[in-house]
Amino acid sequence: NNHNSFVIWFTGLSGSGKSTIANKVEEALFEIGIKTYTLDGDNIRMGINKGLGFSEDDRHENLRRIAEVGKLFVDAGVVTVAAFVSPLQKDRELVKSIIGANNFVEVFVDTSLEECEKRDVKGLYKKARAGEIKNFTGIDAPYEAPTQPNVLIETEKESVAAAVKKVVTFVKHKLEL
Ligand code: GGZ
Repeated sequence: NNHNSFVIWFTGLSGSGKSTIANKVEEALFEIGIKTYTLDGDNIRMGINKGLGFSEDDRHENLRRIAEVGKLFVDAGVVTVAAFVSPLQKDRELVKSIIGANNFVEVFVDTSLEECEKRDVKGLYKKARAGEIKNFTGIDAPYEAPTQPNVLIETEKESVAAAVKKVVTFVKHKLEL
């Protein structure tokens, strides 16, 4: 197990800004010569986890498999960025135990439901409110906020650039750079 690689795990509501911040963190790490790989809904839910939905059981299986994939990337020496809603504490704990606590950095993108719903970038909250999407996190499915994240991002109080800097600073310390 390589202590120079780990998973940077972003959790937060749909539309909280996880992917935006994660992508910019990846760019910033690339700039300082750190090779990364990003796991997100686009490459996971369309591929290895095609067929899984958003019931509690399917989310659990989604996250368990992502953790196993993340563990492989860490074994391969890659700093891995993962951006998933991961709404339940018990599932995030499972992820951490699969990846290994020393190789897991939890970043909580704390954006209120009110703000996510106001932004509604993809129109999903509107559909969830209309009952067109079931089990939508924050509407009719729970989101349990992390109590001890390694990095706390409050997007309603800080800029994307400031958020990225916070994560990158944490990562640099962990890499002893
Ligand atoms: C939450 C949903 C749902 C439901 C579709 N609940 O903003 P997005 O679109 O791009 O991110 C959300 C994404 C969540 O998938 P994850 O794999 O991150 O979820 S979990 O960790 O809970 O397994 C949203 C979209 O998929 N989406 N239906 N019902 N988000």
